[in-house]
Amino acid sequence: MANLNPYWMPFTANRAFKKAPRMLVSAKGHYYTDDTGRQLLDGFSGLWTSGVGHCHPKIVAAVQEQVAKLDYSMAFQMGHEKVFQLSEKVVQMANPNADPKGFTRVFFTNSGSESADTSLKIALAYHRARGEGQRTRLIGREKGYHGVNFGGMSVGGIVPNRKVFSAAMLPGVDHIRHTHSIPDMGYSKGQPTWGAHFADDLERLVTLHDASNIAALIVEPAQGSAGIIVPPIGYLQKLREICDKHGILLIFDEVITAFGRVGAAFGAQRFGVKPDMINMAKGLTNGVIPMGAVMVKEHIYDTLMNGPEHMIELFHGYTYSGHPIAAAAGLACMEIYEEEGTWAQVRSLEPKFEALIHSLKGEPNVIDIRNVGLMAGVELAPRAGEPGKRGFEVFLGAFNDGVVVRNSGDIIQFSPMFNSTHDELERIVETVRKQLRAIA
Ligand code: PXG
Ligand code: PLP
Repeated sequence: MANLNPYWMPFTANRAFKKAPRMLVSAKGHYYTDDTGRQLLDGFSGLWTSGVGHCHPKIVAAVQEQVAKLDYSMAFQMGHEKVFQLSEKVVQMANPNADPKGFTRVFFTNSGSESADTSLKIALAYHRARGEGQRTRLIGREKGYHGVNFGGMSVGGIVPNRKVFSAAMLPGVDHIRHTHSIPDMGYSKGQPTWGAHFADDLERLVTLHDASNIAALIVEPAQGSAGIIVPPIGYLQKLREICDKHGILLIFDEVITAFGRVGAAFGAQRFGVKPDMINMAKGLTNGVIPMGAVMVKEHIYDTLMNGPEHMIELFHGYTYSGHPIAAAAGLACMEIYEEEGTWAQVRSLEPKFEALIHSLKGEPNVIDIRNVGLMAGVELAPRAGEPGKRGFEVFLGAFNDGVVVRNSGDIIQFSPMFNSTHDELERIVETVRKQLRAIA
């Protein structure tokens, strides 16, 4: 066994892990194999990443071919074909009718966090190019997750991710309130029918700051990290209307919801609301190679294409933007989504999954259940004086029983594979049920 000490693990209880490590050695389809040779059913699709299954042969082949052909290609002032092809595919998925004013342009990053910061910077650059450079204020939402870099952290609203870094939050950021209320919408199946009025909170901030100072609102159409918070019916539509009324850009952070998780290419399509920008990562390559992107509508790109033609239009980009191996993985991934009919697959599994997950109602300590597409959260009452411990014990118990789920504090999160069998969905839910009954 390797020396576990030098590696400082991300978002991990390092000391507990190193005392009792959970080491994975390989993966195939819906299963991991750990270092004891045990098979683990992956009920979380990697980390929301790997919906078409691990080591999908088509992606493996595309990556192997690309790494031997063009391993890296200078990202600035040079191009390679695969990233242009991938951009075209992504745009087609978002804009199937080729609306010239719709989603037409894609900027590549390497993660969801970089996508968050990129989208916020594009918003500022856009308003400045339009002669409204005073529109600098960025609005996020309580309980929002937009990654861990300074911009995304600042517009984010998950308290432990902010607390220690409080002094370094970007200035000029504000938050609308979250939409979660167990007494009013507990145990909703899919989108809650109550809560559209939470969108009016944006009007409150417009009144406070004046619209002329606000650049953009960034929200996840359905929230993942905060424990699956599904938008109330009509809520996103209302946000869109208020943004339109006041000239505020609407950014959907679809790092989790893009590419199938909610039964469509994008959450924007599932929920029927068009933002101005869509952030993505994870499912862009099925998690095989790190890659993220920000897709924008034509008016944003067009506004920034000004100045002398030999000049760089946007002073932003990463060494690995549009990396050829990531682009090859992404292209293979888009083909898989089309060939396997992923969105329809997810839609057809959704009712079965919804019924199974809501069958946990009434199990010990369960206080709410929320779901949309193939994502779900089961919220537990915290144990007195030990918040998060009960959730962690369910995660550990399920792992020891051969099923991987995740806990965010006392919320158990589910993100099964897009092509799960009914038996697999049942096994994931029944394994969690067993843990709920076993722990105090
Ligand atoms: N935005 C959203 C909406 C996300 O869900 C990010 C940005 C950041 O992406 P990167 O690639 O920088 O991690 C995310 C990532 C969980 C969990 O348990 C969620 C994420 C990552 C890890 C765990 O819900 N979301
Ligand atoms: N720091 C230094 C010293 C660099 O030279 C660079 C890139 O050239 C970066 C950070 C940014 O790295 P990346 O483009 O991979 O985000």
